[in-house]
Amino acid sequence: MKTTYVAATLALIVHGIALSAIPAPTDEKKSAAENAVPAQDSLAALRRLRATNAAQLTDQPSLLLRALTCPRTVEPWKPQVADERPRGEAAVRAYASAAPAIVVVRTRYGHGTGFMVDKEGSIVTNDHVIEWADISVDRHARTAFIHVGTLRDGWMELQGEGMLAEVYKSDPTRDLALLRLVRQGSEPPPTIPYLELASKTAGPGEDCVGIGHPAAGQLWTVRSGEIANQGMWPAEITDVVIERLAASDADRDQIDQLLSQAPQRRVLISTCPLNPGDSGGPLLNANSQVIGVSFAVPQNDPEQGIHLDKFSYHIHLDELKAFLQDVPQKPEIYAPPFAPPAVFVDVIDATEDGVPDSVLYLLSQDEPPAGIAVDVDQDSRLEEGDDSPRRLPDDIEFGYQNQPIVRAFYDTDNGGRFNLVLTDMDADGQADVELRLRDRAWVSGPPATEALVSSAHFESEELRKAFAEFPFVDE
Ligand SMILES: [Ca+2]
Ligand SMILES: [Ca+2]
Ligand SMILES: [Ca+2]
Repeated sequence: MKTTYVAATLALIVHGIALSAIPAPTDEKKSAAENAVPAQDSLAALRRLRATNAAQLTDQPSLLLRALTCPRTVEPWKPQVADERPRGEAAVRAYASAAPAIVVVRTRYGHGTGFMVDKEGSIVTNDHVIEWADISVDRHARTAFIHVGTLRDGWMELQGEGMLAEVYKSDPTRDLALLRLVRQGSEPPPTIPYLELASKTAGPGEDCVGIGHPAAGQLWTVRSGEIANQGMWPAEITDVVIERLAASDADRDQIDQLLSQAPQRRVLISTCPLNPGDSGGPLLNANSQVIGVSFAVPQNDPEQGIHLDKFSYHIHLDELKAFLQDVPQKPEIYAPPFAPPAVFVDVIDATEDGVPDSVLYLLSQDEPPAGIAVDVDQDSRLEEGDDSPRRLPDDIEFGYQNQPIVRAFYDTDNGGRFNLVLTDMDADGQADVELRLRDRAWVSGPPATEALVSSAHFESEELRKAFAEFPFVDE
């Protein structure tokens, strides 16, 4: 039998293809933004920074995993309900009993699937479905729109405009998130059916059913299959390396090795043919109980004779049960980490004074950087070849993230950690939400200074002057 080495020939699809129609909550700022030419110039100048020949493959599994899962396309939200009749006994039963508990989870960057797990309005989905969701200014929680449906004459129908939900808990390692519907005043939560978790997982060869919202298909689409295998993600699935990383042959072994060092989770592999957009949907047993949460499918590469698209990956029931053990009573205050997606890293001297001062994080070597870490006071003695973010001293005073959401991070008092995070949701160079560390707690609100990139964010005159030396700071 011919064995094909498939590294880097398969595309890992963990995201619903991004579908976006949520109006930017910052529309009212448009006139201010339109006048803010310098802010736009700063972003353009940051994006003009380019890698040198010394750029190296990152040695941080977390940055690489982010590169694998970073959403990069946005398509309009065009909901259409499935009209293909479910086949097979298990699928027919599962559709009738489980579909009304399955919801659409929609953010600015796309949609995924979710399912209700209790009568309080709690929804399980993938962490990657809500990772880049908008942060509310008042409660500093990530929010998403939940669309529900009801059965009419045996078919699901989309209901209404969608409801707001907040993220209560998220776990990037397990790729799970728990959201809860926001109550409208004193109104009781809407009555939506919920799914039961199975007492134990299904074994090899057993029937299973997936219901979700494939971007390529329609809402509430049901597919059935069998449990094919189980394993650990991503260590045992390092064959699945994304095409867009454009890694050279020499880099592939290192990528495989890095992924094996990343935190692992238990997964089930089924033959249910899933698609992007099914992320976060339940995998059900023959009794319509949850045995897994769908999160990825490998892509076909017919030129290489590879047809792995008949398999889908699901987070194992045990991981889901462990995740649901402690659920906080309040939404999670989300302080975005500075962790740009990166395949390559490179040290540059942005001020051109002979002292290297910035690390570029790159998805590919000829694209604008996905992120930049800047040693504003140039005291880190960064050296060419010393490219590893892990070895970076902790006195980086400015961080910038370009993908998929524009954010700036400041260590305003040079205290050794970022204490100000500005999010620019519409990428106009003006901050829309500010998170500030006060007395060891993150506090959110409208930004004190709107310009995303400005020396005014630093507290000392010394840092303000040093920052003004950088070519992307237009004071
Ligand atoms: Ca320099
Ligand atoms: Ca420094
Ligand atoms: Ca903005």
